[in-house]
Amino acid sequence: STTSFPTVALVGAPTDIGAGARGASMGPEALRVAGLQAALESHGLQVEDRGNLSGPANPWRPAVDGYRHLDEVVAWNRAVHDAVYAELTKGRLPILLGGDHCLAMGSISAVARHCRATGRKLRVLWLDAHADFNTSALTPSGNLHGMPVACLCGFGPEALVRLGGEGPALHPQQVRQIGIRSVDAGEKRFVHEQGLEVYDMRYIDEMGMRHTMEQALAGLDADTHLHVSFDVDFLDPDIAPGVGTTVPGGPTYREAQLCMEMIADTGRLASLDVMELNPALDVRNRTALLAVDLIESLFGKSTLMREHQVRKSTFQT
Ligand code: HAR
Ligand code: MN
Ligand code: MN
Ligand code: MN
Repeated sequence: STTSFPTVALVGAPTDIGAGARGASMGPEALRVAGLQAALESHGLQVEDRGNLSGPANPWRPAVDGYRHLDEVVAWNRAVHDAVYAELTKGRLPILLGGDHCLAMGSISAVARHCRATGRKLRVLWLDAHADFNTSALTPSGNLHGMPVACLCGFGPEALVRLGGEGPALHPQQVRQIGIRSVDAGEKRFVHEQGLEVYDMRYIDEMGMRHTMEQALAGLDADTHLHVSFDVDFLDPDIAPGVGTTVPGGPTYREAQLCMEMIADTGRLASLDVMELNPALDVRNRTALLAVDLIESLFGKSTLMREHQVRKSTFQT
């Protein structure tokens, strides 16, 4: 089969430096064991596994001035930024294998820098149970995986806000959050104040995943780079138990598939994070296998009916 995707580069970031539970450091290997590369190749994609980045060990210290492990988080995110930026420059589609979600600061700052350099627009879809919009003043934990969206929008320590060079990587209007169902009180006020576009579970319950994704994907054009930051705790914990911070009431298997399929249909996916998978909390790698299944859909795996329709129309031309 043929696809319009560039060569995919897998970049592992084996750390739980920004998380409140240990174990996301094993995420990259669990995704490899679940067959991510072969699954993508079975759909005609070219895939190159770059192996794992390295960085400081997790010292497991308490927060200082509202941040846990700030220096280590900066070091890891610099490594992620450089690796993701290098892949984009080579024309690759990078998939960051996390690792906890603080590392999205490195990848998205690289994507934003690439978009600035190439004059493209950027849209970020943030699939998560959490808004990840805390600051040092608002956070209940000091864990930096609860702060990446705020830091990317300019609300955070200088070293993280300026990962990509000049100024903040994102404007809040470039972000769409989907699946949200756990937001801290102060964080909630700040999300509203900054005008983030949030499709929370209440919205998905009332309007359905189809309408939600139509709204979240509206306005993409040929000049838009679409980045998906997939926190695996987006999914309902009944189907995805292998994450550090489960929140009940997430998308079902079919809702998650539809979400991924509608992203694939846009043809704009240009970079991806797969974050927060925690094999220490998983059951026989089930959550990693589910993540691989959903990533296949994100890259256009079709159902039998769609395959049939595509083939039919191909025969007609
Ligand atoms: N909001 C809480 C905090 O800041 C929990 C954040 C948990 N974050 C993730 N990433 N798992 O979405 O500590
Ligand atoms: Mn490019
Ligand atoms: Mn997250
Ligand atoms: Mn989360």
